[in-house]
Amino acid sequence: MPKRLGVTVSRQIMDSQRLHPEATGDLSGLLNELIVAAKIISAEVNMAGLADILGQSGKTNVQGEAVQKLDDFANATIKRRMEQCGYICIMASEEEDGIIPVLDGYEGKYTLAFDPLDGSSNIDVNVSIGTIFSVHRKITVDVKGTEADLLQKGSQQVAAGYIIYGSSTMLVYTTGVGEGVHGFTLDPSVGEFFLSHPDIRTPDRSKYYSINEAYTNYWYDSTRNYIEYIKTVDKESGRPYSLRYIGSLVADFHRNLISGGIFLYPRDKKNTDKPEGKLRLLYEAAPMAMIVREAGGLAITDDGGDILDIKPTSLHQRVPLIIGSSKDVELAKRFFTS
Ligand code: AHM
Ligand code: MG
Repeated sequence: MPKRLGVTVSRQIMDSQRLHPEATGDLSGLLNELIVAAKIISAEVNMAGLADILGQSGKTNVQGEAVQKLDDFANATIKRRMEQCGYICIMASEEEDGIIPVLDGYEGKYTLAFDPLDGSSNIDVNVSIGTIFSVHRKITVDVKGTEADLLQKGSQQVAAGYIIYGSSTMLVYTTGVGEGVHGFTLDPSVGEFFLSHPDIRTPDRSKYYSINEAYTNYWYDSTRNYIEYIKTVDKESGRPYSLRYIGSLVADFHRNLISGGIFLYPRDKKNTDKPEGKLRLLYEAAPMAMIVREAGGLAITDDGGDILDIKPTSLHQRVPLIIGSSKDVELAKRFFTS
């Protein structure tokens, strides 16, 4: 096949739809709507440093509204676009406790769970943040969808992805087994995402680890022993590993996906109200797990189970997460399950 240049994300979505004659185009439509939301959020994130200046000058944002907190803005933007797109029936967002219905008459056959702006504590310091999304097919007969439609295993996702607002804005997504993981970079001068990272494969083994090491004193022995091991000097096996931790899941995950690495947010004894760690299953761990798996990596929880096999019981359920290069995750699994 000749190498194609300048492939836009819409072109890529249409091309992969063509390979599925049974496809109705709804998933393509859904992704295209999300991409518009991502562009709007990206434009706003890029203005973040100017928020005070804009506020003082009485300026408004791209939507013609007064400047608001970025995570609220991102949540409202995705909701507004998706509730009337006609492709989904129900949504869940990290920013909202309950289910989010769509407009009457616009119910479609998919569900959407999203974290509108993950790592938002990093906004003020100009560190990369991101939007994460997970799509399932509706399984109940209820036209409007129910919570049960959202509470499906990660292995049932039909699409998953994230947008990273970093030195450039990138969209990374997959539409399932055998479809590959593709990365697109936004060219802000023309407002288009162009294919920049076709068929991403994550390295099998790495020499990088990402964990919040400040919690050492709250760790269980399995975490302590594994981290101790990868820090022990042994030239032959490439140890010690190097630490890279941004504290913004999309940024940490993206770097590891491209360069190789293992990210851990295991359970710890820090917060008794968060015995399962901090990250959420539905719209953080499961979509990242689908992406990493499709790119050749692995994602497990800290009892060794596959993240994609966990059946969620609530919208905002937390889950211990170990994710990244396959050989590194396999090695970690031995420490966490012994
Ligand atoms: P948020 O959803 O409130 O932004 O929190 C999630 C973020 C992740 O992006 C990141 O991996 C994690 O919190 C970092 O947590 P910690 O500061 O405990 O290391
Ligand atoms: Mg989050």
